[in-house]
Amino acid sequence: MGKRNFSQEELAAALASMGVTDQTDVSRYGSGHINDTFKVETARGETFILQRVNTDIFPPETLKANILRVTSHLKSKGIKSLEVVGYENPWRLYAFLKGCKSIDVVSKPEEAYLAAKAFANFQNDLADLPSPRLGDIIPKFHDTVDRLRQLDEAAAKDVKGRKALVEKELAFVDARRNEASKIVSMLSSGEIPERITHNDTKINNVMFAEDGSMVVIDLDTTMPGSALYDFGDMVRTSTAAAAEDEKDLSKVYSKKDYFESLVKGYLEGAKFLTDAEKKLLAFSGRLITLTIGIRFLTDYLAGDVYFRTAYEDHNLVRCHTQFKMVESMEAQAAEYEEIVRKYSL
Ligand code: GN1
Ligand code: MG
Repeated sequence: MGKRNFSQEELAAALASMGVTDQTDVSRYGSGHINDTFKVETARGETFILQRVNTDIFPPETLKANILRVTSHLKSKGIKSLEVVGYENPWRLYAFLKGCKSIDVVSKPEEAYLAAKAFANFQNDLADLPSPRLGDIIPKFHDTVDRLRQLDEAAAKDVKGRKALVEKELAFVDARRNEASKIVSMLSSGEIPERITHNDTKINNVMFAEDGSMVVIDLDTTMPGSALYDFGDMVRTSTAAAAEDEKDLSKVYSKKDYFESLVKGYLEGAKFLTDAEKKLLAFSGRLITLTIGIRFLTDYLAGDVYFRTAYEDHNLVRCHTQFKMVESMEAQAAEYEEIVRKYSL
């Protein structure tokens, strides 16, 4: 899906519905693939993040309820988080996090360490969220078996006639189908616990503040899940030597020193993990990366209807980087397992 255009009138009406009428500039912001995000400057000198929630993907009322509960719980504990200034579905307004920056690719091990610790703390801080259970924003979000079903369906429909172009990619997936059910089935049997997890722990969803603190952002998929989904998605993005849509695959691989920093940071923060979870940390990186690759491939076959794309083969390029990352992690599997063991003691 390409970028949708918004008229200044539409943006002004959204802002006015949340009490902001003195905006001096509203411009596109960030690199998210789903929602539409804008930075808003005002005459009174305040800055906001305006977002239009993609309601084809998110159930708006459940999402709003989850976000309000999660942010107010974190606030009540004095934890720096997103601050909701206004929320009028499908629009919402967050205070701009001044002095914070985000990155799309890790460039030193320390960044992986800090990000992992921040996401571990986030899980920890939400462990005592009062009941009821948070709404399942997108059911089966990281369920690889269900993602395979969706891939098979898209390949069978082949709406754009692209299937013939991706025989190699489909074979790559077929060779790994037997691993797909491992985490979901352990979750449903209770061998690993359900926790409140972020579910989109890519490196640009955590902000680095000037004072050295970290703020976890993009709370839209925060819902019941497995800690392994969160750790796996960190491995996918925080150990990557190149961007998610790098075309030169020789630049794409998983960096062992970043992986080590990630494990160290995560295990320092996630004291709650069970042995069964720890044993699957290295595997989760491979599985979640494969799963996101499957989702990009599915969207390519379905005609680019889900992730925002900037050019014709964007989703296929993203699929290739994910599969290259999987291969790189597979090649280093024994070393990655050893690193996890070293820090699990
Ligand atoms: C999407 O919204 P954004 O860009 O942070 C997606 C994630 C994917 C990610 C891949 C709700 O995240 O699941 O891992 O793209 N979010 C949703 O970059 O599908
Ligand atoms: Mg995001």
